[in-house]
Amino acid sequence: MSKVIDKFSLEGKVALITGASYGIGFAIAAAYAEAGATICFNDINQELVDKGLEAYKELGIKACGYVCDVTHEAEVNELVSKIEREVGVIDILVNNAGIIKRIPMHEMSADDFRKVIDVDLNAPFIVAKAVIPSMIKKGHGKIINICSMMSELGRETVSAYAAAKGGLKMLTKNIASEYGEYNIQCNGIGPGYIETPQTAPLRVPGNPFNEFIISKTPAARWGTTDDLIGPSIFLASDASDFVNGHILYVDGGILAYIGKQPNQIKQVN
Ligand code: NAP
Ligand code: GCO
Repeated sequence: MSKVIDKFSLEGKVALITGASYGIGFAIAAAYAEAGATICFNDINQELVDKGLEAYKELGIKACGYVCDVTHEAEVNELVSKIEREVGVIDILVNNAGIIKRIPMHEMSADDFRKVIDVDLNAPFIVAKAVIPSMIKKGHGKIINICSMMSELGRETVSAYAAAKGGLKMLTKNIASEYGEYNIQCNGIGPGYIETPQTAPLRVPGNPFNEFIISKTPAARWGTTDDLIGPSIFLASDASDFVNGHILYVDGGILAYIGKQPNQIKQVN
């Protein structure tokens, strides 16, 4: 009889994690390799891919790295065919590549807005579309979209990012609805505030945003890429075969919390 833990194994699977030279994508890919998967990743230029390959090698992981801009449909189609030829059919796709532009909405150019939507929403559509036909033929597939707190909440300066990540949540539910009958599960992970280069400007000492996030998080700390590993393995593995169209928020409790009350408020019994 197989052990319960075997349900979480990724042995024999091929995974593509987009934009995974460093940050959240790198941590997820490294964890998938440890769980038995063959790792493929792309990034936007050769320098980043080389940096990623070196970092995987340091962990003893043999990853396959490719240069590909996920917003270019022809490049993505070529990437997916190449992986199918060189490595095998993609069993697990993680749409991780993403950008943010923090600009007040009334000062943001339509071009900047479009760029964010292009990487954070259009690209997951393009990459998912490219992998789905072979997943259907193979009889299974897992698609994991990296969503955000901004899939649910707004805040000053991130209008394009929130619009994209809110859209990505709904794209996730639609892929689940449309392809569930082919044994394809599409779920999202909604990380809270995680220590990566993307959030580095928010964490510089003296930036009140740092304390603000800690006070908004019941866990009272920023998240780390390690915090995302368990949920990512779960959603990529057979353990989640009846979980579809779900967004798993990994946020230390932010979405459950009204925020820290000011000290001067007295409890009334
Ligand atoms: P990151 O440190 O900025 O890494 C994102 C990666 O995507 C980078 O390697 C980036 O390359 C790559 N990328 C950007 N545009 C691309 C394109 N067109 N084609 C291919 N690759 C591209 O971000 P992160 O913090 O690890 O975030 C990863 C994902 O999680 C993103 O979708 C982000 O929105 C989401 N997220 C992050 C947090 C957080 O707190 N950090 C929370 C919730 C969700 P470059 O270096 O060239 O930009
Ligand atoms: C911001 C942050 C966030 C996080 C993350 C939250 O400026 O508010 O960058 O958007 O990166 O997506 O889940």
